[in-house]
Amino acid sequence: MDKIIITAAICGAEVRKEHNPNIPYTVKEIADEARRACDEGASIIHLHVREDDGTPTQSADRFRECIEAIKAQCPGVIIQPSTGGAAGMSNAERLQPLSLEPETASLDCGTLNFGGDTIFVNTENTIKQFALEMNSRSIKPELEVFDRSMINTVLKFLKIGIIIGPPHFNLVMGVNGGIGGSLQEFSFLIGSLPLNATFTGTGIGRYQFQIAAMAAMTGGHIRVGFEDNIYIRPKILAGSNGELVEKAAKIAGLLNRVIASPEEARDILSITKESADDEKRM
Ligand code: KMH
Ligand code: ZN
Repeated sequence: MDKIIITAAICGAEVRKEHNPNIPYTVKEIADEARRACDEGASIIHLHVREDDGTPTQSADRFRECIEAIKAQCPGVIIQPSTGGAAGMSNAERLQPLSLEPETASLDCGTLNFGGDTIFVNTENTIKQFALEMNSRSIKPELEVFDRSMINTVLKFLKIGIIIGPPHFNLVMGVNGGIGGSLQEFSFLIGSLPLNATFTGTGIGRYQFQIAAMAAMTGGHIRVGFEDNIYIRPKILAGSNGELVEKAAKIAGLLNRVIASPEEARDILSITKESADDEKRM
């Protein structure tokens, strides 16, 4: 059976210690959480960073510090900076971590309501600008889609070469304002992907482990972590990202999927960029 990649989204931009005291803010807390996730089988860390007081930032310096600290604790792991940042940030702000030449980064493929008056804005021009910036640096985009219509946008950009394949999608399901997390919706999304695509399933909140199971059953990959869900089971807060990854790995194992190493993940996702930590990997 194909190997399965587990991504850990260890802190996100929105969730705070008031929601779960184990959410990492400082460089050390972020690196420690990354290590806990890697120890349980995560081969990709989807990374947002914070100021020490928890304020989300896209500062390249802060990303650099966190990336170095994570690499020291988890040699070889794939680190995927977010270019989504937090809703309301400017494009220039969001693009900053790309200057660090990561192997991969998230690319959000449409605008959606984010609850209340908040809108997460990704116009067609924004998506194009971010994709071209990633292409010019040979950064593999992870295509974040929050609804079916966003897959149409990706298909259009693939056709005209603005997004370069083979595409890797992250199906983010259950966001307030996006597609839900039901089996029907999952089937609809995976049935809409191009044949050469790989995909990760991300379930928000109570959908986290259900989507993990659906993705594992259908040849996809899994994302878990505090960015998406703070509970290990209903009403019980998770003690760490490691606990969430451990549970995801168990689900994958029960379905006869074997966890991919970071090197295997690079292979599966056609990540070819030589990253700054190549020497450490060899
Ligand atoms: N924090 C959200 C507004 C991404 O990382 O690319 C956007 C987000 C998606 O988390
Ligand atoms: Zn994110």
